[in-house]
Amino acid sequence: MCASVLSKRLTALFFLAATGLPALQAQVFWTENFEDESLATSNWQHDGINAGPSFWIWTDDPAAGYQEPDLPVFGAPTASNGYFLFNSDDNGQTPFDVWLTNINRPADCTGKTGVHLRFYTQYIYFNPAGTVAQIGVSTNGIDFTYQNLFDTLPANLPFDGWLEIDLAEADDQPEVWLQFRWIGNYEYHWKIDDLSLFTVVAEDPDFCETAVDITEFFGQTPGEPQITGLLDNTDATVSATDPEVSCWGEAGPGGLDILNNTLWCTFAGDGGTYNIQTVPCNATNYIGSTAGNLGDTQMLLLAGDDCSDLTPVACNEDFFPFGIPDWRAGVSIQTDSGQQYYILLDGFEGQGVVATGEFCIQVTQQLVVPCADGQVGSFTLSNNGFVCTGGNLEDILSLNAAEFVLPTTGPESGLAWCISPDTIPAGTWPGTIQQVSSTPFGPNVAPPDLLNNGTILPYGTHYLTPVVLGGGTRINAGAQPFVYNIDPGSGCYFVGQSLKIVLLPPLAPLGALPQVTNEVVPPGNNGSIVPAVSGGSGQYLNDAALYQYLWNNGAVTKNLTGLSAGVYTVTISDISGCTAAAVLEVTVGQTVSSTDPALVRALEVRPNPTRAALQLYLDLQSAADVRIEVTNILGQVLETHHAGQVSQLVHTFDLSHFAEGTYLLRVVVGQEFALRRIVVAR
Ligand SMILES: [Ca+2]
Ligand SMILES: [Ca+2]
Ligand SMILES: [Ca+2]
Ligand SMILES: [Ca+2]
Repeated sequence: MCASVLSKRLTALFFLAATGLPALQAQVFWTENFEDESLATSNWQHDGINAGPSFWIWTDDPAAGYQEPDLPVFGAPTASNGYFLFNSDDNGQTPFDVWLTNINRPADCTGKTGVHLRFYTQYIYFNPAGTVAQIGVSTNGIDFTYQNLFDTLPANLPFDGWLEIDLAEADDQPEVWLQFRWIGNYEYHWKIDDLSLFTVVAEDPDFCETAVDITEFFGQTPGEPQITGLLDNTDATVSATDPEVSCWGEAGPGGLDILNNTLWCTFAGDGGTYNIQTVPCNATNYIGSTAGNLGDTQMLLLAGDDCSDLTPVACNEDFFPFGIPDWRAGVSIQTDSGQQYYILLDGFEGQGVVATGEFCIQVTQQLVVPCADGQVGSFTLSNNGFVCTGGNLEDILSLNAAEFVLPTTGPESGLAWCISPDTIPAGTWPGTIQQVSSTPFGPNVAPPDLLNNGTILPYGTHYLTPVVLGGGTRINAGAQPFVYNIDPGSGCYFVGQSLKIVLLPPLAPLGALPQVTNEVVPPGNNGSIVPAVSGGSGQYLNDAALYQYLWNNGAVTKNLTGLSAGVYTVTISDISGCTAAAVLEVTVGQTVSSTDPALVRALEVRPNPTRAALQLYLDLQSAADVRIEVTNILGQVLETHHAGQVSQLVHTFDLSHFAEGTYLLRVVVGQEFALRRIVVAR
């Protein structure tokens, strides 16, 4: 045995990996995985020249054959349901020439050109002298043409991987036999499994049968978008083999969609979860730009081994429900490992005009988030939840995206924003609430993009609630995943806080009529202003508390009281900010009371009106300290005469230097005063 040599060299395992041809696509038409022992051993026969005891055997033990601790277990995908093995190690030190052939199961290659064989194999040999492993092909079951395998593989190094062989002899042959032939000597073993015959055709995205293989864009680092080369549907056609589609709603509810210019891609699933969408990439003629439906693709994802047997698994018309930034299609899908998928892409037809042009496909592997890990975060609303006409709800909403954890469990998952007439209790599925509406569930943590124009949602007061979903299903497969179209079923959901929003209609301008009470003197400082305001959100919602006031004296109350005569200005604003503020100027006048202090027996001023001189006569019941002031209408003292302790007084003022107008004569008697209005007129 040469185990020690093998152990040392196993660290240098190498694989002759089959390289994919980017512009070519494989179409498998014949497979063999040896899953049924009796069928496998009757269809496949062995023979040859061998003095030793070994022969090609069927086994379902991947570890069968030569044993060595560092030798990998046979890696064929279906090794454990059966495969063929020739164990040269058990054969002893004797030369052999042995073969295995599908004697009773020839392959039909009629109409096939460019036939290739692909199979999984593990091969390791020791004695290089004369050892050769071959694949033979025959079209009569007798004469075989052989190709050598593993020609560059050194001794003692195992090969474990796929091989692809060009079988030109098999093209268009009704019966094709294969032969695995090993001419060798002691030791180790050869295993074969998972055979397929396929033709290689040039890719043409116009047809499912020649769909562009984009498998290379899958399996990349989660979160890092992978972008294919440009596709262009301008000259694409519709084929008789294109499937019927009814999930885009292109022809109205329930109608068949309009296939206009179908394109096809294909990929092999690997068990990962992916977001797949069309993107502008470096397109110079981005699809739909001319038609005015920017980026308006449509996508249907199907699963199946070939184009004649496809089952829809995901469908989308518009990845962004409101077309911002464009009307691209996109789906998220958890793939099954080993499953082949096809993507049908079409252009949207609106009013007879079809979206045509270039685009790329973006493939982003998603992190897998189990349902139970879902979390709905919090959000805040600015502007007291008011949204002006023409404004967007997203403009007043703030959230911390890191607080939201969106499950990726399908078929429906993600975040939706619900709008309802009242708050939504935690634990209640919002889809069951009367009059609820929502954004579609989607994979992005972002504020709801909702234009307030009275058509998408009615004006008025609503409650906004985020809901996180995992594992939901659509009730009506043809409609968008709005909350009322989702059955949360055995999935899970998380209902966030409900906050009030007010979608305001166009508002009447603010207006105000003041009710003014003049200052009465004496005692004075008792005027008031009571504004009556209309318009704005206060009128729409019948709530006067929505008006805000700022007076020029700094007051922020609605009413001003305790005022002296003067001019007051108030700026009245709407709390929503959705209509312009109004500025109101109010004059508070002064009314002079006729009541004199009890001590005054008589008080006269003459002449009144006067051109210049003014004579005052005062008669008191008893002597008191008397002071006389002439003030303007705002109470500013212009002239003062202090008469001292008197019981009678005659005093003449010269008002010739006063401007024409109204003035007040204020006669202070002890602690009280009497007032007279005087007018200077010329
Ligand atoms: Ca197998
Ligand atoms: Ca087509
Ligand atoms: Ca679309
Ligand atoms: Ca279409």
